Amino acid sequence: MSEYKLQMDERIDIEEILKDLDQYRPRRRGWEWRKKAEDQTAGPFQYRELSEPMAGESVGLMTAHYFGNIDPQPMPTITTEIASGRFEDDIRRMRMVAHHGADHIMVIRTAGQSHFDGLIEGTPQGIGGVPITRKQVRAQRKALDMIEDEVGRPINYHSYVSGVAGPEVAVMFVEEGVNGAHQDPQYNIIYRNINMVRSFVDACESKKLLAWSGMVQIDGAHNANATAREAWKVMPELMVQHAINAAFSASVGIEKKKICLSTVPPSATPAPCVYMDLPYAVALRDLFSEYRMRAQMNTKYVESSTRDATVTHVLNMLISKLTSADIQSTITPDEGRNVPWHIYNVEACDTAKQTLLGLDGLMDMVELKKDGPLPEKVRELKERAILFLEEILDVGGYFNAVELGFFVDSGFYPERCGDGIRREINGGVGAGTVFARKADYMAPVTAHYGYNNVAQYDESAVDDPAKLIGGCTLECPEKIVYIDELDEEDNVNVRMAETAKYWGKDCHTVRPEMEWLADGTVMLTMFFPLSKQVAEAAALEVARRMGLVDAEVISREIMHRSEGTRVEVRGKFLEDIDLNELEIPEEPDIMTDEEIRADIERKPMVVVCGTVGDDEHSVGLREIIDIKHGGIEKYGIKVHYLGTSVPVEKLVAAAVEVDADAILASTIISHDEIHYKNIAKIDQLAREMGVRDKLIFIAGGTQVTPELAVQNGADAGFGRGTKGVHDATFLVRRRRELEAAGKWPR
Ligand code: Z98
Repeated sequence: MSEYKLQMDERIDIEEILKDLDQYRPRRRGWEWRKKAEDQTAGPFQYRELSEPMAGESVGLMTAHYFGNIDPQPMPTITTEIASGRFEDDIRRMRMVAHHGADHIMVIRTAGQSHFDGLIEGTPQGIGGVPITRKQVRAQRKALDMIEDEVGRPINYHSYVSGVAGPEVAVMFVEEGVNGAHQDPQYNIIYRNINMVRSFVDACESKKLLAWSGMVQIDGAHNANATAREAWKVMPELMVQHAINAAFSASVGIEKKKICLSTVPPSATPAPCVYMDLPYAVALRDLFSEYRMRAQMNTKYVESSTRDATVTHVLNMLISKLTSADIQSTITPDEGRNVPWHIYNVEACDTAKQTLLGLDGLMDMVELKKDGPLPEKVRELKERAILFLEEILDVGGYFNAVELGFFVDSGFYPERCGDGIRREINGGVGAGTVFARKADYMAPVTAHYGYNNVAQYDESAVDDPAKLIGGCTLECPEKIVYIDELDEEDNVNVRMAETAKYWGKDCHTVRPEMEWLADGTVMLTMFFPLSKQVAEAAALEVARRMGLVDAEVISREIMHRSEGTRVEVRGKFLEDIDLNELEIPEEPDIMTDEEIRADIERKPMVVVCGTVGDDEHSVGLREIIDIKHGGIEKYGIKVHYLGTSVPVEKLVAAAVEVDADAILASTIISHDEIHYKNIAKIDQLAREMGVRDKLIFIAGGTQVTPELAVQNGADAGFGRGTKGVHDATFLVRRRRELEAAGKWPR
């Protein structure tokens, strides 16, 4: 086995991940929940609901630098769903999201995999998801094992045990160390038209395997939210769907704390959503208190605006906080918008982390009311759900109810509109494929459901049937038949050969990307003072003239029917950028606020400043000095501001008078090189007055080039984009240099 390890400063090497995959074994099975941290402090703050921090490196929220770069982790597991069609590119994204706080990575399957009646092999490219194959799962689990080491916490890997090949998929998942799966026979029946008897029989086998390996199971009830005509009306039915799968799973043997309800707030704005969603969430928590909750967004009510999706997501997480959620999904802002790009996975994970942290301790301060509309509505929902279940029993059970179209009916039960999805007991994919096990049936395998008749062969093998063959693939992974690739044209090696110049250690060629290496995808945001239709056409024309290929409008928002529309366009920029030809400016080397402040506390500093010559500009200099804009005052530097159009003589004289440590001269007007002339004059005057050695002299302005400012006599020059911290850093460092050279104190 190779000794390959991830290095923070290098991209993950997919070739290394793919190396010796036939030998790779997952290092653990089963799900890992986050653990509550004993120490609930982070930086200057006391929290109440933090999980253990990541032991390795992570990326905190954007604002973390204001708070000592803390990156506290909330309690719920954070899920993100990554499946771009090319699993090798998804691996890089998994690394990014793990660093932003995701510890549950779901990979959605390619369109139609539910109807494959067996496992598929190799690494074909998928549509709308990834073909879930052993090689792909193994490679991703291997990569996640390495990413776990890097971030210092477990990451759960998840996919779907659905479709005609459900049990085969479940076996493969257990063999390969997959940690969580969706498994719900109702999903097969309602959404994939797979025969109902077959689906339930298969589910017994699948659930048994999930139970054995300690995987977490998520049900499929959320799909009713996504398909119902008016999703807020399916609440009673959703509870029934949850109940059927939860009770079924527990009776097959899955631990209740590994059975997760896939809960979705059934409504969204502009509906008064919390008024509906909160009672629903409370009713679910009451009825299913022994089980766990995976809170997901409602994919039905999502538009292509990031802002809109984010607000819904945050409102949903408010419900999660008010009622608790064990797994917080982030799916909709990417999947729902149908732009499943790297950036959106990362953004959605950050949104979850940010919101959950922001709401830390909420329930210590607020309480859900015990009387009034909340409990009334909760009770009503529970009653409706229980009546629904009773009616299922009245009509002879679940199968009959499905035949009668009970599910995904658009009425708010007991109202019924007669438009539910009907399936026939003898119909659907795989109908007539269930056979009773014969009297002499026996399967010497572990985690097998139901009648197995082992005693007839060996009494001592009843609880361990695989003993009869010296262990099955669950105990002896070397018995797994690993098939590398079946298709010579459609596989990861061919794809990687095609993109070879964009990866590898010495590669210096790049293209922008959103999901696949060098896919060239870029997004443009534009505003036009035009109506929607015309704005869209104009936006596409802009993209065309910018040389983008396959441009397409992905989002539009009316500002006013006639005044304007905002349009987002995606397209492909298919030129290569050679990194060797780029001029890469150096990062400005700035000190931390604390360091600067400490130095000013150690020894006060006085500065005289003004805009010099006939120059009335003041904004730039005020930005540099005013505490309001993060200027140098905030470090405790004492500033004498002389105003605008200050004669250079006055500036120097004032510095002498107040015994200043430094002069900050701002000079914006640049015709006839007046800015440099003024700089030279200040230097000369200070020399003439014999104080040049005693003063640090900084010149700034939008047209000032640092090198030229220094050539003209300043100690430093600062141009466009300068902030107070740049000046303060220079002042402190320069003073230290002078001190070290024995020139300070003067
Ligand atoms: C989610 N991405 O919650 P095929 N089984 C269940 C599912 O909900 C799904 C599948 C299988 C969202 C919603 N859900 C999508 C219970 C999908 C998928 O191969 O596409 O049929 O399996 O994860």
